Amino acid sequence: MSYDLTEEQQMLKDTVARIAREQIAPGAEARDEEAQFPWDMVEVLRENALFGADFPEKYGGSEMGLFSLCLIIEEIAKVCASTSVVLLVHELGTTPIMLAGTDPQKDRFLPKLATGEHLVAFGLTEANAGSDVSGLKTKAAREGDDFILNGTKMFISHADIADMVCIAAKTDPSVPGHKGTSIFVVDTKTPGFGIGKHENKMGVRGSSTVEIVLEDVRVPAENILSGEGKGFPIIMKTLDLTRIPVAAQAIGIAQGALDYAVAYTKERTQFGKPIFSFQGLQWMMADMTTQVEAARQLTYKAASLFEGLPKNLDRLPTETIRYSAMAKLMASETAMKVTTDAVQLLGGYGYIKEYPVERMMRDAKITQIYEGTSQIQKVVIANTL
Ligand code: COS
Repeated sequence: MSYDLTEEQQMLKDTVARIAREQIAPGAEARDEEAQFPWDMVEVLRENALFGADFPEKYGGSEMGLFSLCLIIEEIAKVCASTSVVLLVHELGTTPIMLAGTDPQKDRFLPKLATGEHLVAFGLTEANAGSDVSGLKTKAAREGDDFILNGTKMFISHADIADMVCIAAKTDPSVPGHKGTSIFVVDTKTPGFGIGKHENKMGVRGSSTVEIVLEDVRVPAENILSGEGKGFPIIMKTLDLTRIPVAAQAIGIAQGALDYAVAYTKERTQFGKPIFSFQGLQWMMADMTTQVEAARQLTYKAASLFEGLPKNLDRLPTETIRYSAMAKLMASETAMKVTTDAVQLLGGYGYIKEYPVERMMRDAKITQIYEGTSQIQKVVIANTL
């Protein structure tokens, strides 16, 4: 196995780094401040064909794979975590269709998702079903050729701006636990599909996080993925895959904060010399860069294990499940530590909003929580031992 990026991957990384520097970085502070969904950034991602990186060419994507998507997300997250969430959520919402969609379903949904003309969200979490996703209360009752969905979803990224949402609901509430769960692709313009509370968040404030209220939402049976009661493995495998891009996002945030702190400490003078020259601070930065690189290597290894694996419902090899969770755990914990240390390196300046490390520290926090908390990653890892 090679540990180097291919020439194409290096070119991709350099190209996205330039786009991020020139077009995404300039508005990052305002996006955080205003907490509005960044439609202008969606346009940048569309123009540069970045939505389709992990889509098959057959559906209009560039079929570069999960690893390349991770490189894209990492570069964007270095300058603006909120914009990187746009691609994360797109992958999260699309993966159930890729894994479990029939050919006609893929023909219907994927081409417009590959270009980013349509946006998609993933409707899983509920007030009492977070880490324990088997506790879903949303119901889907069969009525002729349709299902009628009722329930409330919570903390759903981008459901307010998405064209469709993959909703997890119980089609058979009589069966306890995860069984009887099904996934539906729901058009957000369907009558009865409503948006409730908009959350006011600590970080990634340019992404929207909302409640979905489903009141007698009629969904054609042809929109169910893989049949009634077959939803739980789709959810689990989706999360196995999408935790890796979250790890890439965490690495990007951490590297962005580290780069800023290194440059700052070389400029900032105290006691007659740049503070970078003090060994106490050098050791902090030596630890930070070592930790970021370790997390990056674990994440790249995890992503590389998925290269060439078919997107279907076959259970993933145990090793890939373990690596995915280890990468997410290590990268998100590293992001939190490194961004906190970056704030410390800037001292009082680090604590104020004029300097980006304060935003990066708030943005890092969510990577320890969404798509499975750090504690859940440890459960997943331990289950593979
Ligand atoms: N891939 C496919 N199927 C899987 C799987 C995986 N990685 N992991 C578990 N399953 C299957 C099991 O085979 C089992 O199926 P059967 O009953 O048919 O044998 C079923 O799913 C339940 O497995 P298990 O009993 O291990 O599930 P638990 O309810 O104990 O939950 C955890 C396991 C905690 C790992 C799971 O609930 C989880 O990942 N929770 C976190 C969810 C999360 O990330 N929430 C945040 C959402 S943000 S979008």
